[in-house]
Amino acid sequence: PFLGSLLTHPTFIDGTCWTTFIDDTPELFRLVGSQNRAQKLLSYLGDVAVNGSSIKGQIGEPKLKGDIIMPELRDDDGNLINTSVPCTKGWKYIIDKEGPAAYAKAVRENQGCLIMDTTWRDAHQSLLATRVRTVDLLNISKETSHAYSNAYSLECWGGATFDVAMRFLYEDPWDRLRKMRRAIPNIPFQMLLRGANGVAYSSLPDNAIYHFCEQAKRYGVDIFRIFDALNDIDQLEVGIKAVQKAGGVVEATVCYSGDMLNPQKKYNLEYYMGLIEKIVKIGTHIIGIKDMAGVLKPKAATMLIGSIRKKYPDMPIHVHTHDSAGTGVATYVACANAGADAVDTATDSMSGMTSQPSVGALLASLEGTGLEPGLNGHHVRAIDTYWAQLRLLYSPFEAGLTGPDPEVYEHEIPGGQLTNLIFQASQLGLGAQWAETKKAYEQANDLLGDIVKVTPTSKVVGDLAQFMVSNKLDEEGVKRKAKELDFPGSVLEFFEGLMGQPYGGFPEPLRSDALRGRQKLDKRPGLTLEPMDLAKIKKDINSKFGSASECDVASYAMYPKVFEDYRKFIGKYGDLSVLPTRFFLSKPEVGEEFHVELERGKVLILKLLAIGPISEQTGQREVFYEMNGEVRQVTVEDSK
Ligand code: 3PY
Ligand code: ZN
Repeated sequence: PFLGSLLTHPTFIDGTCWTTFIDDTPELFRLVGSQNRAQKLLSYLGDVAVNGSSIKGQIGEPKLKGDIIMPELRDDDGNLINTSVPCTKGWKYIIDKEGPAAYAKAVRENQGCLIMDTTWRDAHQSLLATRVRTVDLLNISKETSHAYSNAYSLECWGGATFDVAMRFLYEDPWDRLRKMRRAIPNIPFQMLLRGANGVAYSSLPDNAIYHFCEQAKRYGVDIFRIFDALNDIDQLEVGIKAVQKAGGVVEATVCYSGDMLNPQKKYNLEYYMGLIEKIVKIGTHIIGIKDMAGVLKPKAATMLIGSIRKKYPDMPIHVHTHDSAGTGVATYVACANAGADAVDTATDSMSGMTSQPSVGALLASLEGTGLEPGLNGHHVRAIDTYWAQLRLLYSPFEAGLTGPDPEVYEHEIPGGQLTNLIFQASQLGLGAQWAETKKAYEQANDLLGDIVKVTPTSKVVGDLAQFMVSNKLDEEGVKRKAKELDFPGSVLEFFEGLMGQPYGGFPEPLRSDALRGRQKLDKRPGLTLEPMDLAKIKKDINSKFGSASECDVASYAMYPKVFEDYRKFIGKYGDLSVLPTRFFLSKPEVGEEFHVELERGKVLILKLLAIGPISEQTGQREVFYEMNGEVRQVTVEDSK
């Protein structure tokens, strides 16, 4: 199978990129040590048949049981568009041929307000616990390449997708990136980078960030939205410089927090304009505004975007919001009118509430204004029929949101975290405590000095809020007992300065009372962290697992334990990314046939035949599958 797949691999056929071949296609080289992928896959299927799925956060089985009906795209004359090949029009070609600055210029000169589609990253991060798998993205990739050919970008990587891929989906995020890139050559790919934290939860040595960005650019990311969770410019600068060095499009981003319209609040127009001046000075192609909680009201958007537009007439502005309060489309219309060049939406059935506003709603709202995003509404809706079905396939990860939450203007919980906290509360049967948690979140934020809240600082506030609820503490109680309390680890890390410096400083005496002699950094952590020995990491991974690419090194640098667990898992079960999602999450009906394409041209036809009785002696069961016409058997520990 190894030689066969190597010889038919497109990179082999066209003879390009030999030097990067191993890095580009590690899946082929991993096959060497894996003579029996099919048997490993059967072990997984057998385990699911006996014990059910062990995917963290899964409640119940997918609501969608049948096959997904694929959409058809038609041109204006009603003729079918050939979507078996990707579209050849798109903004990506400007980046490839003329570079990031030319792309930024073209975006600025474009008449309409462009769209970044977030369906492949933030939308499922904010609605479905980031659980959407590579196979389901690839299955709609060609159609997406046509329907969204005029998109500013497709946000498809970074943020939580990186660790969730390995941690919960047993997938290699780099493999996802390479496959998406091959499938969609025409739309710029965008990722979310947490400044000096990379895609991790706290600061890493600078060389790890540079190395990460180099690989990300090399394997397909075009535009990097770089933010820092405290708007700490020194932390942000690390990410900006790393992306500049890698040759990517820099979208340095300011996180919007609080309420600019309220003069009592900490973060005002002057604060934001000061930050923007700094990022422009460091060097950015595009100015990003990231409203992670969805608290940028339309009037504030008009003021903020209007002021940036006036001061920087040549700079493209890209705005991100969440629709938590239900005001997202109104905010975007205000942004577009004030001179924003691009805004973020999600496909209709993956939009709204904690996700981005709906693409269809925005297209309708901008119709006839001269600011149209230039997408074909029929095509966009056709793609959405796929996502409506996918949402049912991923129903086990729904948080059960039922409507907008205008209280977000008070608690300011970011979209992704809001779903997470609701999900946790409902799992713990703490529905009644949910209101309490939201209030505690507000109080925890006040205690910490009214900080900017987004990964990882939002986790600090969330952890403190849950700590307060479970220990029955109010704000005064925390302050009074701070010298004795056993604070959550993330809170201590924040106080130590490991996430950067908050605007206005740390709250005292709370910081000192909580730290009790632990370090207090007053500069960015990267200045004191030893560089990572990346060559040694590569050697170690190689000796442990038999292969190591630069991408593996980057994964390890971000998440050493998660990476190792992932490699051990695939050592046991093989690469499960090829398994259709329904059978990844639940067992098939007895006698139901399904197909798995192990590699190009190598398809397994599978059927669950029977699950045997439990053995009294061993506690195991035999599971019988038919595989390409032959009966195969696996022995599975019944751990129920
Ligand atoms: C992330 O960092 O994952 C985010 O989505 C922040 O909004
Ligand atoms: Zn977001």
